[in-house]
Amino acid sequence: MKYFFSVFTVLLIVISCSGSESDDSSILSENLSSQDSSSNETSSSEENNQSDASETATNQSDGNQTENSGANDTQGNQSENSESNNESQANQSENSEQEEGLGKGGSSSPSKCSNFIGKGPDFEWIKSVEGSQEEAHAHFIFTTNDNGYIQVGETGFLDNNTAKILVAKTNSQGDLIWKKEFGDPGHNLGNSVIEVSDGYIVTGALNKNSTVIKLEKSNGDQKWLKTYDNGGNDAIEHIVETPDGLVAVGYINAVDENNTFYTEGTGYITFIDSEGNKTSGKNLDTKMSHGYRVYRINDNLIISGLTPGAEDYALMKTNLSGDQVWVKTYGGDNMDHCFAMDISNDNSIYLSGHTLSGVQNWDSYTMKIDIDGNKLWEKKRGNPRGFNPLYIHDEVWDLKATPDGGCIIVAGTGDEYEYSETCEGSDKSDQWHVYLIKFSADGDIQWDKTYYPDAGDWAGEAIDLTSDGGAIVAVDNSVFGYLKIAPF
Ligand SMILES: [Ca+2]
Ligand SMILES: [Ca+2]
Ligand SMILES: [Ca+2]
Ligand SMILES: [Ca+2]
Repeated sequence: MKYFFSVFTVLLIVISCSGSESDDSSILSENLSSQDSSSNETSSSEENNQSDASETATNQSDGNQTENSGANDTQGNQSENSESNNESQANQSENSEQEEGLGKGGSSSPSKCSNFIGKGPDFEWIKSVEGSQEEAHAHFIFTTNDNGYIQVGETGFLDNNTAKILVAKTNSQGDLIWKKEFGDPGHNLGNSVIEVSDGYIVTGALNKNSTVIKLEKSNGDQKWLKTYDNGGNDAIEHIVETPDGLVAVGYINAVDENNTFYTEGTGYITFIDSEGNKTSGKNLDTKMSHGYRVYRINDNLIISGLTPGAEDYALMKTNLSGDQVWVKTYGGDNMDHCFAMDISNDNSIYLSGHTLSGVQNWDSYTMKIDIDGNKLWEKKRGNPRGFNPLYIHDEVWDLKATPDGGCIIVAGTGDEYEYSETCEGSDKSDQWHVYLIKFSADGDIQWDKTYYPDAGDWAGEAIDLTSDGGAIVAVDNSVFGYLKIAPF
């Protein structure tokens, strides 16, 4: 981080002495159109001043955080980890090129702020859980049958070998019931969790090997923990129960091994019996270099992920043995990163993620697909706070189908550049917000809204629906944040 900032500084001095603003903008534009997956940031640990966020709550005093004055109605615990921590805690390695280009745009003149729809539900509360290592970053949240919430992710960091899997279960009010860590500090990943009749099943990796852990529901005690060396640096991202046991998807032979998101590996499927023993495994189709989500529809599996180079969304339908029915890809002529999938109540498939195709900088990109792989509609949307769209990342990490046949997606929105802009009083582009978008079954945007405290960064990492008709969002605010959204 510090290295990048000094590069920035030097570049800015050089640039401010040479180019005009309009030239800078066109340079920036070119750079943006060619940037790759590394664009979602750098982050890391350095500037987290989180004080006592553990298991504390803040109540919203007034729901008017829609379009202005943002901060006043939330008293998040964060102090100022600005720039450090939006969604990606990603450890992408190729940022320098990109940052160089973008630094040139840092002097772009402010754009006019504009209002977004902003008519979504208020949030009810935010609570948080910390791990034993520096910071904690969640990748998955799940509403349990007893109406509690589980988050899975890591505490610590991959790039300095301090990461441990962190799993935290709360009650319906977000109060901690138990938390567990797995692995010695090192290269460990906590990726997802599902519920089965007699436990919770957590997936991820320990020491660069695929890992599945079954936990007691009541106290989180380990029932069994299995690791499989599926090949090179491998991990499991997600798992589904079938009549024969469990089927997990993920990747093997990751090239970008410290990247939690797109690892540049080979998509892989693992078949596991109900005791956690691997019965077989195989590579996914060559069009899928990273398997990210798997769901079952009757006698089929639906698997989503990313194509090689994270160029497009990838989607596969197989039978329960993993034999392919079809594989399809979706996207435009630039990067399209698929991280989110869910199945709607009419057995359609929702995919979401973020795109550089046909937009000025990463925007949300959501589509509905029928059971035969035909795209029914797609929508791109971003920059809800009305900053200069050249600089604003809108990065989707999860979605859930809703009972009305539509879906809700969760993203982070903010800028990652030297650029900074203030809109409507206090809203700064540098400060990342949780961003929710609600779609109808037909793809109409019914509402979108951002959520944020008065300092620090919030990015939405994962979402699930709650029994009261609202939602729970896993927020990356350097701890496991639990953000309760009112019924909608
Ligand atoms: Ca391995
Ligand atoms: Ca593409
Ligand atoms: Ca954007
Ligand atoms: Ca900035």
